[in-house]
Amino acid sequence: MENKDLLMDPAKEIRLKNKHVDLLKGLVKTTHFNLEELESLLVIHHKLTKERPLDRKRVSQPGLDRRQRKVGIERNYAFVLDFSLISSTRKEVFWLSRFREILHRCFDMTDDTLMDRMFSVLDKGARQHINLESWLNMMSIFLRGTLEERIKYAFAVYDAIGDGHILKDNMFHLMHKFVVLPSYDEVDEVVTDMVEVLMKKMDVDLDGKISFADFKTSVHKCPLLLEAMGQCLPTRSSIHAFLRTFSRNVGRF
Ligand SMILES: [Ca+2]
Repeated sequence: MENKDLLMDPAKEIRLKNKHVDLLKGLVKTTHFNLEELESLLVIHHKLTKERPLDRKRVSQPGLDRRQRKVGIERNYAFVLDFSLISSTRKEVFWLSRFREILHRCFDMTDDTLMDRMFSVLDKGARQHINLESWLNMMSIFLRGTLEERIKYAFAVYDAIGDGHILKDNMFHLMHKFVVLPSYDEVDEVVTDMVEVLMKKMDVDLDGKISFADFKTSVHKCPLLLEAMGQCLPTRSSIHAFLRTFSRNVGRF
């Protein structure tokens, strides 16, 4: 079994993989990753979830093997090392703040409101954290999700109340950050117009709200509408860059 991370004790890595082997084998059937890729993502997840991750100070300690770090980077596991540099925070807020940092640093995402919504979608059962299985499923949608999977996920992110409809108020709230003008009233006016335009495009059955069926039909007709209410999926360049850190199958770019 190949050691995925040269900074990690091989025996520890094997124990980690063995601990989750059943889950990973199951996810080979339901995600877009093979077992080797899932094992790499498991190691990355482990790095992210350790209570006391390596910080800058510890990485720069002379005792740390420089050659190992260099080889690690050459082997395209730079992200594993990079993750280890993300600072630790208090345990009770660890997950949401860390989640935002990861999305920001690795996937070019910056909208806190949407990142919080994404967290809620993934954090089923309000556990205040995202477990390994949710993390791997998220990576599958992010990095190799089909259009159907991305539609389902994006709708869940925008459906703030979770009742199966996106209302004008939700859209107004989500799109308000798109517009920057000196006057708050002007912003409201422009965003109201944007919401009306989007509603006309997406409210297929004309009932004044966007159902999942409306959303799906509209996106199939015009794929750009998928993220019309804000970015909730990584950019193509960040997908490519992230895949390169752990997979040989990066697809076309
Ligand atoms: Ca409708």
